[in-house]
Amino acid sequence: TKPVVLHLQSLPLEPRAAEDLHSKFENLFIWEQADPAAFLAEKGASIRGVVTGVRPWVNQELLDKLPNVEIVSSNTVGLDKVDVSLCKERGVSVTNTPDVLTDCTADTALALLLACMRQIPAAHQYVCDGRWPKEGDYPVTNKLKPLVLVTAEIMHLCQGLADLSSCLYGHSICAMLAVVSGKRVGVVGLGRIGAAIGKRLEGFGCPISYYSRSKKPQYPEYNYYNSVVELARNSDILVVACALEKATTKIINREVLDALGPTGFVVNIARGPVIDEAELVKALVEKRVAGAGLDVFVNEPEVPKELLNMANVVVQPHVGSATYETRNAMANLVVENLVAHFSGKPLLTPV
Ligand code: 8YV
Repeated sequence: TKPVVLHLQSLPLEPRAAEDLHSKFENLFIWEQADPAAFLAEKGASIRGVVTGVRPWVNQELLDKLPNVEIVSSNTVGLDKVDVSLCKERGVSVTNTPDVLTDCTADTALALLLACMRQIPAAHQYVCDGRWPKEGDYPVTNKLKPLVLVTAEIMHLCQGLADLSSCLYGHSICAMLAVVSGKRVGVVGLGRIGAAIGKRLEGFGCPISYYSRSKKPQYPEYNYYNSVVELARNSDILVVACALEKATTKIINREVLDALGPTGFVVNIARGPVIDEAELVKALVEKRVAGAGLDVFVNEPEVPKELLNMANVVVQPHVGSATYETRNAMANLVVENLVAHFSGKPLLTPV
């Protein structure tokens, strides 16, 4: 008999992977079940493999219903929804999809960075709405801006005047189109994706700094900060690329955003909860930061409504890895890990 695999999230499969999956396993799809709890109570003990993704939880509640599960194959690199330590404790193997999505996700970070700093979606909309011939060239900035900006920056530097200055920014600084090339970039989390983002931005002449748990000797040309606040204080652009863990939850908080300041941009391709989203919204509304490019949010698919009509804020529906090629490569890896496990071969990408 074929091993039974429970699917919690669907996989975009190429024909070969689909053929492997359907010929080698008995597949049960949670979304086809009218009563998932009753279904798990009935079938749980027969399930030996789980396919999961970015939304479902693989936690104690689920694992308790699957006493004979041997492997959890996640169609993600981030494992914040999988209780990996409980899986280890119970002898359940876990696999994810590293490497195959690194380039794509780093490309997304660059796209968001360029899009928010150069206001590409808003400028595109300006053309599509027929405003160019009627209203003239797209407004790069307000004429008073440079003077106002200098004043605001001086205010920002004055400790203790933060409230007064944020109140002034709120009324005086409008979003502006900002240069990307040469800006100081701070990467939060220099893992595979963070490093691929750094590499791309080197090509833009950007000096790269980073925060991570420890200094990475393999990047001697990058400046290391052991404090995110210090990294932000010394960056024009903060790119968040760390895993979501207890220690990184809300790692980008009000203090970090204020250290980045009113000319700074934030890009997040990691997970929503690594940023204190309410504070980011406030900082954007009060113009204490200049703009943001966001692929991920705290309550996906909900996005704070304040972010939806700002020329300097670009939002995407968690599509960092969403290209045909990458999503296929990820799904193939999910299936190949299952096949390896059930044929007694080494896993391709064990966690
Ligand atoms: C998702 C991601 O996996 O890999 C991750 O951690 O966040 C994404 O690549 C993708 O959205 C598929 O669900």
